[in-house]
Amino acid sequence: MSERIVVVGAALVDDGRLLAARRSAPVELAGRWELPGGKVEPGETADAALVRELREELGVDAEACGRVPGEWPLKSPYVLQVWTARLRPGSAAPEPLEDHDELRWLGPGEIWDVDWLDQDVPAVRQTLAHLGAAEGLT
Ligand code: DCM
Repeated sequence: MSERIVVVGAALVDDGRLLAARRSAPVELAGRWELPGGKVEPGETADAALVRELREELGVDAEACGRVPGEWPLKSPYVLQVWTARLRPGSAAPEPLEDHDELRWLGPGEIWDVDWLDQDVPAVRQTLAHLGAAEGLT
């Protein structure tokens, strides 16, 4: 099966902290933490999908800043890509509107305090390597 569908995850950083979201569904993922995001729709760019998903899931006005190098396999046919993102001025604070039941802003030294989804662990590690020092996360 060669068809692949990109899932974009947001490394949403604000004031030196990274946002983690706890999934409420489906049951096999519930209670685990992820970089919020979702599937890129046909004809949609990855960064547009990221902005849309963050609006739908968290009620925020965000902008995608750049892609974190790499790609991580999810359950076929999905692959996870990560983009860094930030809140635009005037954005509401994130709220868990759908898919999540809790949010946490993780500061330096707190990144590994939550039980990330297995597949998000390498993506978070790469995200920290990519922007950790610049954003004050490491
Ligand atoms: N997913 C993931 N890690 C993320 C975001 C999503 O493993 N950071 C997975 C969960 C779902 C699929 O991607 O199986 C699609 O996500 P969603 O249900 O949020 O659209």
